[in-house]
Amino acid sequence: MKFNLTLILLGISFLFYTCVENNETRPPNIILIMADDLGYGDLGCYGNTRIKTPYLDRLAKNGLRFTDFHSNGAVCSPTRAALMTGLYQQKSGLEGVIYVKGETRKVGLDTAFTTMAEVFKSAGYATGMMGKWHLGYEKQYNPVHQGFDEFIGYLSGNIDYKSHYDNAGIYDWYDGLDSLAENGYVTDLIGKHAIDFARKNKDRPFFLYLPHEAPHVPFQGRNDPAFRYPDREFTYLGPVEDRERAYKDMVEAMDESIGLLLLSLESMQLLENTLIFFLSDNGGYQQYGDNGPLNGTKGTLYEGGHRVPAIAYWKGKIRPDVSDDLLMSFDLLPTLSSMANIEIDQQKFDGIDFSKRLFGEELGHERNLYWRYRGQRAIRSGDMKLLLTKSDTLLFDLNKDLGEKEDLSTTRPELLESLLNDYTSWDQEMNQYQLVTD
Ligand SMILES: [Ca+2]
Repeated sequence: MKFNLTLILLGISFLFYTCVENNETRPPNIILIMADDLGYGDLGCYGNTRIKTPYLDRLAKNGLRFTDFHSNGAVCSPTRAALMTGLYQQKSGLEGVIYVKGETRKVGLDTAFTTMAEVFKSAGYATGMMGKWHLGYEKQYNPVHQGFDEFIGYLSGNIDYKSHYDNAGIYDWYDGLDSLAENGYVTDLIGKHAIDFARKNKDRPFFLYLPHEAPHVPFQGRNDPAFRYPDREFTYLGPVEDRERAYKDMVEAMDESIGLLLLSLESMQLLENTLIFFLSDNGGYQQYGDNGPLNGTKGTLYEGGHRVPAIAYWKGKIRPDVSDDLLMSFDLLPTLSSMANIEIDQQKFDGIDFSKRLFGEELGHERNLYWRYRGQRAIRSGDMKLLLTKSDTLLFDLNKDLGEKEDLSTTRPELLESLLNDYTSWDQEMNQYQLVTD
């Protein structure tokens, strides 16, 4: 009798323990939002006074805002390859953009790589992606073959926000592998599908990747007409004349769509258990994007090409703060996995796990970061940056000269040589891979 009672008590305490454990250790939902071509100075929380972004500003105010966060690439596909794999994009071959027209149309992210979505899926997460893929047009490279249970969005670099045709005049709006006929402004559709996905999976951990089109060209606000159709001549940037107005509309529509998602998460009581990370995939485009105090734009390896807005928000868990830690897109795979308590072999990735910084601890991690695109090369070591353009060798101290105006290459010859040596070894390592360039 006594033996049985002990067993029952043991059973009860075990049940109690597992219940408590389940409540306390249910891994958080992860929502990764990426803007397209959003410049360092395009948001209110990064100093913009013209474009109104109250929801992202609120995330930044109540979360951790990064001032030295970088995209792996200065253009779309390379950053996305690095983000998905946690590796320098050269390792998956995607050093350049995949274009709808021409040779690169056939290439994509090899499914042999472990993607961020596969990491979450293998840990039991529901995985969804709503928005821009840009890592391969062929069906074999589709997000549904790369770890995403669900994918609604487009495959190319940009589509008409209203008609959903790409720049080659091909219809580009999908639900998984199938073409999806759906009316609406792309930014709103991405937001709507994101909310649907969160609602459908509210009772289990989910990973939601939201790569927005905004504010990538063409210039189209919510009230601007569709213009791309297969039987029509059209320009890449679109017919809207007041591009500044359209650009503002595009950023503000994205902010509103993120606001609606936040409200929806709050109404489902999911905010306390959801980590939201927001960033951009490269710098602002030409004169249209605002890169704040930075020199250069999208496509260049000046800071304006790759220093991007980035915000981490988790209600009640991440304390409001500003971080000047040097971080990059490919750090998100190791970091978000760690935040979800998923064990991965950190050594396999080029990115680092910066999760402890999200909880206010010091990172204490020194490393060099590298970029290479269309004959430009750059290395970052601490505050110092070596930039090799096609014609110049430039050395900058970003702590004193964020705008990269004062070249120190002749005054710091020893540092220059040491950075050149570091760069050369990385360059040689990357040359071992078969590269797609543009
Ligand atoms: Ca981009």
